[in-house]
Amino acid sequence: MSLLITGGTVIGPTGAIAADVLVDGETIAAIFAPGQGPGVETLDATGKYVIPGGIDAHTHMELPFGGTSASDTFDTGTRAAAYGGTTTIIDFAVQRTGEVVQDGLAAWHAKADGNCHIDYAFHMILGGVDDDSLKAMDQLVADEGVTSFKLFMAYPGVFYSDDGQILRAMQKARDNGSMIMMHAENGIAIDVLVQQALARGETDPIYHGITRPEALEAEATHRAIALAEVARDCPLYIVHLSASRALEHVAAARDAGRNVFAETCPQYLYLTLEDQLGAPGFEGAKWVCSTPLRSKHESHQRDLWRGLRSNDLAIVSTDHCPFCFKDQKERGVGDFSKIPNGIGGVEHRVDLVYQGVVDGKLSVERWVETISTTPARMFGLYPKKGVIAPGSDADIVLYDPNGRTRISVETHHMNMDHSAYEGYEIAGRVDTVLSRGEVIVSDGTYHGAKGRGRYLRRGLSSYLV
Ligand code: DUC
Ligand code: ZN
Ligand code: ZN
Repeated sequence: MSLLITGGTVIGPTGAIAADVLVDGETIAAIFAPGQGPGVETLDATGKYVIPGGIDAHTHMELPFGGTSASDTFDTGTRAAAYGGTTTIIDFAVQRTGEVVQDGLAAWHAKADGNCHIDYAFHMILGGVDDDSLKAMDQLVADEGVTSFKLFMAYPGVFYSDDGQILRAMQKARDNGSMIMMHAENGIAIDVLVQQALARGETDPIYHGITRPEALEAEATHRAIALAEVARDCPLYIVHLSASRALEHVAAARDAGRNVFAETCPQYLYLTLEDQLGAPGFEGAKWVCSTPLRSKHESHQRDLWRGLRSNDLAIVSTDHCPFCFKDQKERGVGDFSKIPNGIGGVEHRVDLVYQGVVDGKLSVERWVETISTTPARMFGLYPKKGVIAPGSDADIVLYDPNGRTRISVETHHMNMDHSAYEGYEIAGRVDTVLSRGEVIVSDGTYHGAKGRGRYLRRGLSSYLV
């Protein structure tokens, strides 16, 4: 079936043009000057931006963590993502320490298979680097379409890798063309600070942030960059970068021509240590995530927006890892270290970054680049995803710059009993969402279905040299 999207402004990384987009079945067939397309069924996009569907390159559906599990399943989480204009997620499959990597990947396929509303792919978390997992990296790249591996410099005893393990995994990634993604915080030092704070009776949620200081994110980021250099410039992607000094290290590496990339997340662009983590009583638990929210008295948010403009920050992902306040976040009453780490936001990323356009912090082209085109290129999904071009999947969002979105637990679709962005007003709105040619959201009504999302085998990153 053919569908002509008429009257809209098509946004790509190289510019915005008035154009009509012909969708044939699951893919984009052609782009026409306005009014020049064939006489088929039409979808009116007058006054709207026509953008490639959002790609959230960092989600954790159903992640077992902190003694509980992230509250969105692949069903609820991908449906919420669709509502918010995201048509692809890349979730993190997990190899637990001592587990066979391929078994961890199979477990993630079992969770996602038949449950997703939009297309999905996987990165692989390596919970242990040894001869077997290094061999498994080659197999995942060659056969499974998993071409990026996340390591943790934080969470000793859970996901932590030491510098030797990190170096070996980086050397392997350099050889097989894959990407190392890094949670860059010095977890050994953080654990000392956490124990000292608890011993002093500092148990409120804000101490989660205070015991994870910026210096320990900057130090780990710098160390990861140094280890990647030793591994013959292994491609390195810093996840959830939250702070100015970590960004400086990334910028310096990029200025030196290194294969170093980074993402940030909406929570670091909008929320702060004082206003959210420091909310009265136990309320701040809603915003316990790692890396933590940073101080509003420093220049982090200004620097992160600038990093997005300059491409030192390439991507905005969510690190969507929702936990309900009741029973889940409440596990940490009286001990902040027991609060499960994570914020849910997969539904709001497209809107929250668009607010940066409204506020004059990003161009409309850069908005599309950071939420869709660059994630596709970075993680081997381009040009199937991430662009409005003939031959690409017809994952398309009609975005209304004259609409409004009010974020609230009353109206969101994520499986969370609160919203990290309660009451936020966005001067824009997701109007219509197509996933492979099918209208799955229109005017706030859902038309998609569980199980229609397909697993995407990814290629190597377009950015590697
Ligand atoms: N950070 C979080 O906030 N949640 C999940 C894992 C992580 O690194
Ligand atoms: Zn992380
Ligand atoms: Zn994460």
